[in-house]
Amino acid sequence: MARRWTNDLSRGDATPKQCYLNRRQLIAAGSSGLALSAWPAAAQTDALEPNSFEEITTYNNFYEFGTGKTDPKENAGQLTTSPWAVEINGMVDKPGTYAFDDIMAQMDIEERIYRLRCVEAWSMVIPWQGFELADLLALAGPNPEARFVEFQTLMRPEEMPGQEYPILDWPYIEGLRMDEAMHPLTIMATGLYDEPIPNQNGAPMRLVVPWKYGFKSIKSIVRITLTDDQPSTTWNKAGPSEYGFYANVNPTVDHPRWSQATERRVGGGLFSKRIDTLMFNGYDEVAPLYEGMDLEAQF
Ligand SMILES: Nc1nc2c(c(=O)[nH]1)N[C@H]1C(S)=C(S)[C@@H](COP(=O)(O)O)O[C@H]1N2
Ligand SMILES: [Mo]
Repeated sequence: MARRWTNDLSRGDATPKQCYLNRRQLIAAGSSGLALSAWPAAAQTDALEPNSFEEITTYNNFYEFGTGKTDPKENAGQLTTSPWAVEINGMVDKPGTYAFDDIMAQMDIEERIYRLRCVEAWSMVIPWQGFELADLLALAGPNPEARFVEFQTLMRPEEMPGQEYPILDWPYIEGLRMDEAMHPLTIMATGLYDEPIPNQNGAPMRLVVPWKYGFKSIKSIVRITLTDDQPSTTWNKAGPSEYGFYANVNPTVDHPRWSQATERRVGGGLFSKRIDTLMFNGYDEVAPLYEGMDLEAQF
């Protein structure tokens, strides 16, 4: 089997945006009557053709701005994202407040085109720009006894209208085991299609853990805590039987209310399709992190 995706994708491998847009026009032409045989076989095999900027920024989950898919796009414009800082504390040598601009000045920004698989069984392919979380944690100097990392989203009900309602236990909290956090596939995304990441996608910086269900990829982060206790996380508290701490994408472990065997790839109009969900969302290289674990019990 071909490698689905790797952590060593260089900028040169990515589909250029313009080329991609041309493909979209072709597909649009196809749906209005052009012979389908006229367009390339890549349409069947290119599982990592990115979704459009429009799709990625108008179909979102960001409950701080409402629970509808278009609410974040409509309501997130009012969020003030500059200045921004993230507090890094807990089991680190250099706890403190790290200004977003200072972080960016020290990080190597690279592109990662990743699948994003929501626990609700839809998915997209997103061209992120960002840096490895490990590089950010290194600034603060993790202590050897740190076993987990806890992340917190901004709490600002004046600008995040969803926080006025007890939909979730605000602020939104997520967590990773230390080895998951240090894995080179785990990034902080700060850009999308070579633009600063839009507010609805988690400006100015959000986690992306591509082998886990999307709810682990917490947005608009203001605090990172290294700890030896497994963090108590928002969705796990809201529904412990439905949203596990690990939340690894796994087609063989169903959500109590729906199958996780397949997913709907967002976009493409007529060509929107149901595809098989892959173990670890196709990122097989993380499998060693879970050796010896019962992934049905620790879902
Ligand atoms: N703070 C916060 N982060 C969040 C969410 C949220 O509601 N609040 N939703 C999560 C869910 S369920 C998903 S699928 C992804 C969606 O990311 P996207 O809108 O950029 O595609 O963000 C995740 N991060
Ligand atoms: Mo999600």
